[in-house]
Amino acid sequence: MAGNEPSTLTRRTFLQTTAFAAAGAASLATLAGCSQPASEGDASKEDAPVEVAEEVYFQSCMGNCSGWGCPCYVHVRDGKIANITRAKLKCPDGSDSPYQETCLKGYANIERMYSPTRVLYPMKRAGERGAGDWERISWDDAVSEITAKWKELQEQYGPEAVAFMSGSGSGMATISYTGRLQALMGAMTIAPCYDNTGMNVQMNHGGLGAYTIGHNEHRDMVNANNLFIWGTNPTESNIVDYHLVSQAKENGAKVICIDPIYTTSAAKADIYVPIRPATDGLLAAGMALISIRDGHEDVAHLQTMTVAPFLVKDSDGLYLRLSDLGQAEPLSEEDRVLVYEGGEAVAFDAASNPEIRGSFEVEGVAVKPAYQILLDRLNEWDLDTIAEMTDVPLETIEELAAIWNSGLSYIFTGFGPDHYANGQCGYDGMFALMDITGQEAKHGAGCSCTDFSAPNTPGLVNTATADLVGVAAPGRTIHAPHFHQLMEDGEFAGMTAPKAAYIYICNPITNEPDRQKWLKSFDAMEMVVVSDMFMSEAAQYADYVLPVAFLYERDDLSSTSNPFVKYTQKAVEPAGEAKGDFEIITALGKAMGFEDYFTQDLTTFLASCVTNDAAAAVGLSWEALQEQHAIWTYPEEPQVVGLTDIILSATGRFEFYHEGIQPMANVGQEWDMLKESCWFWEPPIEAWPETIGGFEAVDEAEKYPLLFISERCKFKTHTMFNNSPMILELDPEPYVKVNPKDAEAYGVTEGDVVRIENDRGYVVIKVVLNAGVRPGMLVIDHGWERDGYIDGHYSDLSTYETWPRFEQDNWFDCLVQMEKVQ
Ligand SMILES: Nc1nc2c(c(=O)[nH]1)N[C@H]1C(S)=C(S)[C@@H](COP(=O)(O)OP(=O)(O)OC[C@H]3O[C@@H](n4cnc5c(=O)[nH]c(N)nc54)[C@H](O)[C@@H]3O)O[C@H]1N2
Ligand SMILES: Nc1nc2c(c(=O)[nH]1)N[C@H]1C(S)=C(S)[C@@H](COP(=O)(O)OP(=O)(O)OC[C@H]3O[C@@H](n4cnc5c(=O)[nH]c(N)nc54)[C@H](O)[C@@H]3O)O[C@H]1N2
Ligand code: SF4
Ligand SMILES: [Mo]
Repeated sequence: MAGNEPSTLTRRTFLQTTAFAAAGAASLATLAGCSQPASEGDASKEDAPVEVAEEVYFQSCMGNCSGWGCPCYVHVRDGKIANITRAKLKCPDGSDSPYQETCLKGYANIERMYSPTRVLYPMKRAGERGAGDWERISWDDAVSEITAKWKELQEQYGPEAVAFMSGSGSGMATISYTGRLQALMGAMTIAPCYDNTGMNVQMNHGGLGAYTIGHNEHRDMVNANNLFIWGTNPTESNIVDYHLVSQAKENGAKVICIDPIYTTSAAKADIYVPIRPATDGLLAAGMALISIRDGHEDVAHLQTMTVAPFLVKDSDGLYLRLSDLGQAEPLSEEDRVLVYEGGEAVAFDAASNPEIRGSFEVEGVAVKPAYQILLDRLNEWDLDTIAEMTDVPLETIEELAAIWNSGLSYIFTGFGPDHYANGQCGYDGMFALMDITGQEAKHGAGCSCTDFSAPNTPGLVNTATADLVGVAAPGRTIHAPHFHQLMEDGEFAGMTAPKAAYIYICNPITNEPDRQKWLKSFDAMEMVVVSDMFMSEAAQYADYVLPVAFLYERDDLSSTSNPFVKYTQKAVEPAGEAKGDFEIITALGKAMGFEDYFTQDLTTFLASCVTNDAAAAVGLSWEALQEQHAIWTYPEEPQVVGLTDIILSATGRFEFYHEGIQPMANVGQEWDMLKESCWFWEPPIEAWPETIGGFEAVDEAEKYPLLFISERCKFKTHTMFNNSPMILELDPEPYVKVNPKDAEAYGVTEGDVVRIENDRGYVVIKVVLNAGVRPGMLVIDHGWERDGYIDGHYSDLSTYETWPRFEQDNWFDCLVQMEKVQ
């Protein structure tokens, strides 16, 4: 499909596909210098064929959303992109791929690419940080000034004086090349902590399999009888996969949406369950208790597929093993975990009907099956308290449990619960419910998560640092929730504060919590370099901005979140002096003195990523990609953990109990291993404004009684697409959604301007009344940068408070006050 194929269009098809497309095409035709403008009032010429020399290239949108990598064709006329069309890909069986849609943002990429906010040249700060005064400098000067400073700092303070930070802005292969320079420099990592709780609890439960992250691939949801949309809003955040929900519905599935907000997804569900924020784990516990009471415990599943029968020692929470009885070498392959059967402890694989309840003594050691520990924790709660805490009436919980047990049930989750400090209580509860009732490891039963339909594509291997094993490695990692403490105190958890940062595919000033702290930490550094295509908010506060080539201006490989590996072709020359990340890193690497490590060209690097045995086994190679552009590397059957894909947890079983669990990062926090090893529920750190069920309201609630969250919207992915005029026409400004009852209580109405604040900061923003917002909550669409707000910033409000188990950015764990400004 690539290459110089002229396409024949009539003016009518060119200009009249839809009003929306026509507007885009017309303006782009001008932009592209198209020599065939529509001639007004000349009907006879309307249908005359117009020869337009056009080159068509296979590409993909990397919208940093769940679609990540929607395939498309870009159409080039006179050296400019004039159109984007959907690429229709096929599954191995010849059917249309379910992963081939493109949303409104994908088509808006043309406007992004030609936006005046593109960074065209290397820029150096010329005034106050963030004031917008820049001087243009040459690439040579930028590279030599940046690397001279890095060398000076590393010589004086050691390799970790320089830190690298990347976000989720792109999953392209060339991005990984930055890791090569970081490893060679031994530079520190500043790790943003998006989605860690949700993802890690999934992995703790079902392992990181060959094709799955402890769950089912999205294609499998069409097989469900009951689809619980629980903690995600896929009509906004998973636009291109939402058709799978519709298909499940067409197949007869009942759709239930559990969300504190009446979202667009809730509006399309059969049953909407408003829930008190951050109490999902209790709702799951209530459904589990009812399921057990009503005889829906799947004992065989618990015995064979989960850790339920594994004997846990009361003394230390670790499994009882043959080695404890002196019958095997500790840690040897023979050292089996024991279960209880026929009045004695036997190796788990020698038992056919092990106990899953009770408490036993084995050679003087007190033990319990892991399931008994879960039951004990569940039984601490009664259904009335759960109803009070979740604000879900008891009859609704009963109804939900009955539906759950009426057929194949499937949870489509996302990152709603993840964004509160107690997020693990929610996911651990949902997964325990699946384990207890055997709703997993079957087609149509289990769970999938908004962002990661098909996370691992066999054959695509990041080779950027493959030859550096044993030669060079990056320095230590400071997670975002503790980064500012490190910067303020100069030292934290044995690390010394970095003096410079290189930030790429990341816009932390907007996307991380507690923006004021970020501004201070930028100030505390001697040099901040951001590489981006646009003057993102992080770029606006940097010392140097390096211009990056847009997706369509470089060759690359992508595979994220769907089963295709894609070769995306350079279609046009980079704007201005922009360069691909690969070229930028190569230039910086050479100037740092690593010439010998930066000798390969881009094609050699990309080809090396798809040259391996796993690639060969699925017909993936550089040559094949040149011809086919997109290669399906997955099995044909939708992947289900525990059925088609292995459970790669520590025990090879679904784990609702985590033996010897350790925190994600040990930073001196209090750690109660026994407590963290199995489901429990405690309120979030800040987002608990009322005293309920004996859990006291937080002190902040007196001053800041409203709970503030953000929500994905279809018009942007994070801060991307803020620069598309078409999208801004549809969604021109940020607003806060307020329940009419709260509006009345606060004396505000539609269109008023309010100041929302807490001790960390404030934002001034317009009000939109929305009865779908839970009273006591305020919602702002996620992704607006500082220029969007009347004053302040929504990211000034959120906090870095974290739970001991996960390093996590908890944007929703946030209380605020609201007052009318005008
Ligand atoms: N309030 C609030 N904040 C949130 C969230 C929330 O729900 N509420 N969600 C959070 C979540 S889950 C996530 S994943 C994060 C995402 O946070 P980020 O990863 O910071 O997301 P983006 O805004 O997409 O920023 C990516 C930047 O990378 C740039 N970029 C894109 N492609 C390339 C490339 O090829 N090379 C280089 N060098 N740069 C490139 C883009 O122009 C953009 O400026 O946001 C988080 N922030
Ligand atoms: N258009 C668009 N799509 C995106 C993105 C984007 O920025 N824009 N970002 C992508 C990324 S990186 C991610 S991580 C995903 C995230 O995708 P989602 O998980 O869908 O993210 P959100 O919309 O932030 O939150 C999900 C839902 O959780 C609800 N919620 C809030 N609190 C609670 C709670 O306590 N319990 C329950 N049950 N629900 C709660 C919110 O009201 C919201 O409807 O989206 C991806 N897709
Ligand atoms: S923004 Fe996301 S869903 Fe939309 S086209 Fe791009 S990758 Fe696909
Ligand atoms: Mo995310």
